[in-house]
Amino acid sequence: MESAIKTMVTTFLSSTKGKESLDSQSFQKMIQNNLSGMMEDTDSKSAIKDMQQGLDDNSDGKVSFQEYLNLIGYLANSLSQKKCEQNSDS
Ligand SMILES: [Ca+2]
Repeated sequence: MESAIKTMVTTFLSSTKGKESLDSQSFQKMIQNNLSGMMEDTDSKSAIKDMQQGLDDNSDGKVSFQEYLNLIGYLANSLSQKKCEQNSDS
């Protein structure tokens, strides 16, 4: 658990390259390098762009740490729902 949280934070920090937020290019790279196993359409630039716009609460064209956490929350949520479905099937 602790290592997962550390990974989440260090992945964001290394992806922003010292900036406060992820711009389009670094967001795309971060998704493709880290989340292609968990997310669909990670090889589609337009799908990633749509995803970025969906996360961009303050519409500044960048993904802040808080907005990134929303993505993680969304992925964790869908993962837990998948697990629940698998458990109820068996
Ligand atoms: Ca934003």
